[in-house]
Order: sequence, then structure tokens, then C-alpha cells
Amino acid sequence: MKNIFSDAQTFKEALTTEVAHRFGRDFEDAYPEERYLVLGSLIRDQLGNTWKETKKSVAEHHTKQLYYFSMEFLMGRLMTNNLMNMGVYDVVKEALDDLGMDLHNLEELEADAGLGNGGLGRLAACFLDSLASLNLAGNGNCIRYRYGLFKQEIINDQQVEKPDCWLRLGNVWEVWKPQHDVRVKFGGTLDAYMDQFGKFHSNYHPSFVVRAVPYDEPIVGYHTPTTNTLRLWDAAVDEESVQAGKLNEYLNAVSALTANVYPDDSTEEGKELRLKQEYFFVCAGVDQIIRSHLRTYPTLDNLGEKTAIQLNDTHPVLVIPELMRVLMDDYNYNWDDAWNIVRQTVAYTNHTIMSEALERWPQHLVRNLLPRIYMIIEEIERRFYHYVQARGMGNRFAEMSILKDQQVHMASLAVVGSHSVNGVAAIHSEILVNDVMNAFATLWPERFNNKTNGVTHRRWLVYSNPQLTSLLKEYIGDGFIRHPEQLEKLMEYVDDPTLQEKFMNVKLERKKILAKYVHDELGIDVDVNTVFDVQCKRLHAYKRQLMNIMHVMSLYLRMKQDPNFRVQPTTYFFAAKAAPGYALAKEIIKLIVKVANRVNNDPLVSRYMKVIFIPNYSVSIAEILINAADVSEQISMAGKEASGTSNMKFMMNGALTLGTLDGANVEIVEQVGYENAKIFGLRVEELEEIKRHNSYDVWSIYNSNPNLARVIDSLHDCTWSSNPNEFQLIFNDLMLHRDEFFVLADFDAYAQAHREVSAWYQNRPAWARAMLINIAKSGYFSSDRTIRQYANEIWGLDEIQFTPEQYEKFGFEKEAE
Ligand code: 26Q
Repeated sequence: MKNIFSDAQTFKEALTTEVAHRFGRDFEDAYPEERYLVLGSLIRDQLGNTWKETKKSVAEHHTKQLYYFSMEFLMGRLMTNNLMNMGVYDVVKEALDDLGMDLHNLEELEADAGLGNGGLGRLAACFLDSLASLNLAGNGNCIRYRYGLFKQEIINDQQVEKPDCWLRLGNVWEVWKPQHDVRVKFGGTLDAYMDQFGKFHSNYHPSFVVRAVPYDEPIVGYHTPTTNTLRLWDAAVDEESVQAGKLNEYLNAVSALTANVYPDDSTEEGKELRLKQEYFFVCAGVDQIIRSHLRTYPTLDNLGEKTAIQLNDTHPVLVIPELMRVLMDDYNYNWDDAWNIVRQTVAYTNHTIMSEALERWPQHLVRNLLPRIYMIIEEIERRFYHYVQARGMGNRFAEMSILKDQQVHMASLAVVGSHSVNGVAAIHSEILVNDVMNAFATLWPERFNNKTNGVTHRRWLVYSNPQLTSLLKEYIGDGFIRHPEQLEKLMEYVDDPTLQEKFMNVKLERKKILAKYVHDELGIDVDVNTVFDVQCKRLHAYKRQLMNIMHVMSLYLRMKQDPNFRVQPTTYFFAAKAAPGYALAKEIIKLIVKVANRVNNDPLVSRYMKVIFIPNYSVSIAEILINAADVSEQISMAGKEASGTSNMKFMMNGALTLGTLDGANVEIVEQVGYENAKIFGLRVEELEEIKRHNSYDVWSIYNSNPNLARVIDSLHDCTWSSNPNEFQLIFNDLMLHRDEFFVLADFDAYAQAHREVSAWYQNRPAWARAMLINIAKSGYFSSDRTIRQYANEIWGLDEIQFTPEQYEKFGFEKEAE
């Protein structure tokens, strides 16, 4: 087999030939989009070879496989990532240079795959990269949404949602597999009876049947043949299943099923379509697992030995009753044997402690939409009840029950049906055990564990920040790409003034790249010599973007009032999408944008500060925003952010964390030391104390703090808008609804922390040193570490076996053990 990526000349020939075959043109005459599509398909085809070897090896060696079930995979772009992981980036770049084409321009043509809301979806994407790079057989299972999360535009200072047509040019990575379709059944009636042996039988007459059709994307590891699969399910009509006279209704229902991602990452009251989506990809994914298992093994008895299923939050929790249904109804297992297999196979990750965000569904909805599944849930609940009684914990059953208040509590179902329950940062897992899931943790302490999140340092450092990467290679070699813990080697040089200076220049380069983007897209000039202070994440009250902008407002107001009050010049960047139905969040965006307009156009103040709201926050924007930051804003109310993951990406690129003791911030300061971050604000225990004594009084803070009072007054005195009622929701939230997330309580400490950061920044060597220490200590937050822990402690995965010949065939070196 000839490898077209072996050298630039060979690749150039392959590329030009393929452009002619596909589009009937010379390369020079082809449109950029055509060149992009051809480049993508050549890469995809090449991956077909490693894909084949991977599948073969897994089947031959009976390698245990993981299926990561997630409603969201926020993949972003894949071109750069794939070329670099395959180790052929330079060859392709050279070939394109020869053809007079900048590879970067082609990379930019790829649409982000924005199949997710935020942290949870991006975590899933990072996990896929680490799984493949560590030679673990780990596959993703999700929905092929025709539209990604909405595109955000700012019109009249407000968020407007537009469709995200990510498939406009098609998707070069996917392979359509209509031959592997699955029928998914909803609604209708179930006639159930027991036969003379006491065995359950049912005749199910569904009212709605669709076909689930898979599209597979190859997920390639770093410099290894391992190529895993992300399977995205599309819905298609089942010709036999249309009820007479209901064709249009049916077609619309099929089409709605995979139309878009639910744009809400806190739970809004259960929408039937969302539940349909959940069952749709669960049912299809389980069916695939069973079929593929039976192609290799004669029985399902060993399913749990050869397969692990991880539930990314409760969204795919119907895996538990669905697998029970298949084992019992289709393969004749009795309850206990089926239950043992299910529990051995399934594990659950929790991503939230906010009780209002725990998923619950009205019982009637589940019963009507999924009658057999509901019946199984009832039986799980019944047996669980007796189990709890038998262990003398009946007094705590109500806390744990699955069916109560006319609702199905998905988190309870997840805990009962899994062998492992994990939180996503140490503090979060502790809160789960001590508080939110305490009854469960008392019943089954061995089931609970922590897996602190991580991010792939390949995308978030190596590929998105090539300037920093080459500097790191110069000092510590390139071993850290495979072994992120080797970043620690940098500790030896953090006091080296040459490295400090070189690093500050790298940071400046990144700031210039961001400044150019801001100039080109928003027409605003920012000064790259100011501090770049960045908060980018979903807009949520608990994340307290409001506290950030109120601090900016306070500085502005003081500078206007007092000509002697001046600050370290700073550019405050914000990027955030709000759920379309989340009125308060949208009002906070409006406030940020209006403050930006005022501040940036004030000739006097804008020399000291600017405020930039970057619209449409996405993976691709994160890739240029985060690595340009000096300061990483991680200011959620303590106890509310399960982990956070942008905090880790900032750290890897040297930004200093300005944050509360929440989520993974706690572990970040543990790594770097309190002297290399700026921690402020009330801690979980202190907040609990205040709540216990019911002693929080916003008006007394208001009355004793003129600076803050001035900021709050400015919300309705026409400082930022000609309409005094423009920010009524915000004012009410803080002052009338008692400021649920303690913005006022932490405000002064936050302002003080900012002053300290500003002073710090003026000491350039000290600042550079702290940034370098952050990079050196960031290896722990690579998802490679996280995935190793999942693989060893939850999944029990072994590496995929390749022969030295296989490595060689694809141009990789097998690492010495
Ligand atoms: C549920 C039901 C109905 C509609 C929507 C949803 C829904 C969708 C998405 C609920 C939650 C989400 C996403 C949650 C999420 O992103 N959580 C974040 O997960 C990260 C990865 O673990 C953590 O770092 C963040 O702290 C956490 O907020």
C-alpha cells in the first residue's frame, strides 16, 4: 500500500489528482471549499487503514471496549488535530505551500462541530482524544444533530440566536452506515402476561417507530495506529410504520428528533422531545453493543467483562432499563442475571450538585412514551425498596427512591443501576458523598469515587499554541506531548530570566493574534500591553459574570469621579452564551455589552480599560482566546461549579487563576501553591454557616459600602442605558431576591484580589515566573491522567495490541515500555 502522506511530492500528486477526479478541475482552478473537501477526504481515507487495524486487533485479542454515552460531544474542528495526531501536518503543509496555498486557510473552512452546550460536551470530546492516544478502545455514542448549539449574534446589544448550519459543506469525517440501522420504538400499548412457568411475555404495539442510522467518525490517537469511533445517530423514516393518514405528522416527528441540541444546560421542565432524544440514542447504542458483542462472543454472559458503558451525567441513564429489557425480553435472561450484567457494565458520572439541575421526568410521560421501560423502572424501584429495608436504612429510602412526587428521578436510577458513581473534582465528589447523595453513599460507600476532570493538552496547548509549544520543546524536549507530567521539567528553568523574557514574548504573540481577531470581527482596537483578563463560559448566575462586570463598572465610575484614581491598564474579555429562555442571563449579557459601549467610547477611561464581549463563544474561539490570557477568571460561588475545565486550559497556557475555592480551582492551587494564583472569597463552609444562620443581608452591605452602592444605583439611574428599567431583573435578583449567589458578599474581596493581581503584573519577572510555574504544574490536568484513572479504576481497560510491524507500517514508533 502506498502511503500518500509519505512525502510532500507524493501528497501533492494525490491531492491534485483527487481534485480533478472529484471536481473536474485543476487544483489552481478549484474553489477553496473544493480543496478543503478533497484534503479532508484524503485524510479520512487514510484513517480508514488504521481504523481497520484497530477493529481487527480489538476483535482478535478480545480487548475490552468502552462506550462513552453522551448527549453532547463538543468536538470543534478536527483537521489540524487529525493531521497532527497522524504526524503528517508538516508534509501536508509543505505540499500546499508548493501549490501556493496556506493550510491555515483551509483549516478555517471547517465548521465547528458544536454538538453540545459547554463543559460536559467538551469533556467528552477531550476524553475521546485521550482514549485513542493512550491506545484504549473507547468509542463515543451520541446524536447527529443537524444543527449545533445556536449561533449567537449581538444585535441591539442583545443576544439573538441563529441556527448553526455546521453541515452546510457536508461532514468530511463521517461515514454513513445505513446497513447498521436500528429500529427504535415509542409509545403505544403493551399487552403483558405470565406464562405457566412464571415467565414474562409481552406484545408491544408501538405508536411511533423510527430507524436510527449511524454515521461514524474516526478518532485518531497521537502518533499511534489506534483509531476509535464516534458514532452519531441520525433518525430516518421507517416506511412500514406510518399510521394511515398521518404521513406529514410522522415525517415531522422523525425530523424533529435529531434537529438540534437542547440549548439549556440547566434543566428546564421536562420536554417530551428531549426524552425521545435520550431514548433514541440509548436504544440504538445498546443495540449496536449487543450485536457487536455477539459477533465476537457466543453469549452475553460476559458482556460486563468485555464492555464498559460510561454515562455522561444522567442524560443517557435509560441505558440501564433498556439493557435490562434487551437481556430479559430478547435474550431470555432472568431478572437477577440481567441485573448483574447491567450493574457490572454501567458506571455513572455526575456533573452537578445544583438540585434544580438534577434530571427528573414526569412519570406519566415516561410511562406513555416508553411503557416497557417504565415497567422495568418500577420493578427496579420495588426491589431496591426491599433491599434498603433489609439493610435497615428504610428511614432514608425517601431520599433515594427513583419514583416519587409523580416524577422519575434519573440520578437515583443511575446510582442504583451502576457499579461506580463519580464526581468531577475532589470538592465536588466530597459534596456528593457528604450532602447531595449522602444516603446512597452511606448505603454503598464503595460505589463512590472521584475523577478530577482534565482537558487534552494536545488541542489546548500543543496545537492551539504552537508558539508556546516550540518554546517548551526548546527547554524540555517534546516528551510532554505524550507524557504531560513531563511539563514539570520546566520547574528547573522558571527562574531563568531568558526563559521568562522569551515566554513573555510568546504571550505577546498570542495577545496580538487575539487583538487581530477582535479588530477584524468587532472593529475594536485593543492594546496588547494591557493585562488580558478573560472570563469565557456559559452564562449562569452561579458563575457570577455579574460580579465581574460590576467590578468593571465600579472602576469606571471611580475613574469618572476621581481624576486621581487610575488603574493598571486592563482589557476585560467576556464570552458567553445564555440559554434562550434564561432571562436573567440574557440581561447580564446586555449589561456587559452596554458597559463595553460606554467604557470603550470614553476617551479618558478607555486608556485604562476596555471591555470586549466576543460573540458566539465556541471551541474555535476558545482556541485563540484562552491562550492569550494573563488572568483566568474562575469566580463561581464556592460549592456550585462541579469542576470547570477552562480553568485548566488557561493554566496550561500560563494564565494565573483569579478564583474562588470551587471545583478544580482547589486542585489547581494545590498544584501551584497559593503564591502562584489569587484565591479570594467565601468558602463552602463559610457560606453554609451564613445560610444556617440566615444572616445574609444585602441591604446592610449596600448601606455600608458606598462604592458598591454606587454600582447598584447605576443599574437604574441611566448610567448605562437611557431606560431606567433596562436592568430590572438584575437589580431585583440582587436586592429583592437576596442575591442567591452571594455576589455582594464576595464583591470587596474580589476587588481587593484584582488590586493585588494588578500590582503583581507590574513586577514582570515575578509575573513571568508564576505563569511558568502554572504551565509546569498543569500536566496533572491533562485528560490523559483522567482517562488513565477511569481506565484503571472504573473500566478495567487494557491497551490495544499492535505489532511492531503495524506501528511501522503507519510510520509510528512504538514507545518502549
Ligand atoms: C438536561 C435536561 C434537559 C435539558 C438539558 C439538560 C442539560 C444539558 C447539559 C443539563 C446539563 C448540561 C450540561 C452540564 C455541564 O456542562 N456541566 C459542567 O460539566 C463540566 C464537566 O464535568 C464541569 O466542569 C462543569 O463544572 C459543569 O458545570
